[in-house]
Amino acid sequence: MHIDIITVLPELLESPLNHSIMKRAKEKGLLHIHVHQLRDYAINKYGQVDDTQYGGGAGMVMMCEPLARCIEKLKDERTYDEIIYLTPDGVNFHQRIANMLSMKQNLLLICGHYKGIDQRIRDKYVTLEISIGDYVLSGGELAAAILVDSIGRLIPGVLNDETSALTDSHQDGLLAPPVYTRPANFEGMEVPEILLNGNFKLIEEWRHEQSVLRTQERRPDLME
Ligand code: 6GU
Repeated sequence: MHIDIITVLPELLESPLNHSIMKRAKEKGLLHIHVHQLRDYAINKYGQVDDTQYGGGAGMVMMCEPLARCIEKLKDERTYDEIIYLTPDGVNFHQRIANMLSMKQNLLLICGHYKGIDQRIRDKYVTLEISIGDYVLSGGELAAAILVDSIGRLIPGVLNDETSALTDSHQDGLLAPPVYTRPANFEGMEVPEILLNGNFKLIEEWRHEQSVLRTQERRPDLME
C-alpha cells in the first residue's frame, strides 16, 4: 500500500509511523508512506498557505492553490482509491473503515490546520472525510497517524501470529477479554484457573464470555 500525506507539520508524523509494527510494515515493503510539506507549494516565498476567512471570524483557512497544486502533482503520479480529509466534522472513524481502507492500494491523506481547508478543495478532490472522535485536535496530523497505524497493521503480512489482528478489541464487534502472563500469583492475585489447565476449547469459551461481559458492562451501545 502506498500512502501520501499532505501536511504543514511533517515532523508530527515522523515518530509515530517509524516504530514497532509500522516500522516492520515498511521494512517488509508492504507499506510506503510519503509525507509532503504543503509549504513547498506555497503562494509566495514566505511559504504562505493560509489566509483569513471570507465573511470574517477568527482563524485562518488553508488556501486552494497550494493544496490544489500539491494534490494535482501527486495525482499525476498515481491513481488514488480515496482522497481523505481528516476533520472533526467527518464521519466517525471505526474498525469497519480501517478494514475497508486496508484493502486499498493508494491513499492520499490531507491534514488540515487552523479553521480547516477551503470548502472548494473538499468539493473538488476529497472522497472521504474522517473524524477520529468527538473532540478537537490542533490539526489533522495526529489523526492521520492514528488512521495509518490502524490501517497499516491490517495489511496482509504485516502482523504475524503473535500480533494477530483477529483477536483485537472491536475486530469482532466485542471488546477483548482480559489477558495474563507470568507470574501465576502476583502479590496474592491469581490468574484465572481456567487459563492454566490447557483446555483450549474451554479457554476459548471463557474468553468469549469475558468479551461479552466486558462489552455489556463498558460499551452496551456495541451490543445492539
Ligand atoms: Cl481528524 N482533526 C482535528 N483537527 N480534530 C479532530 C479530528 C480530526 N478528529 C477528531 N478531532
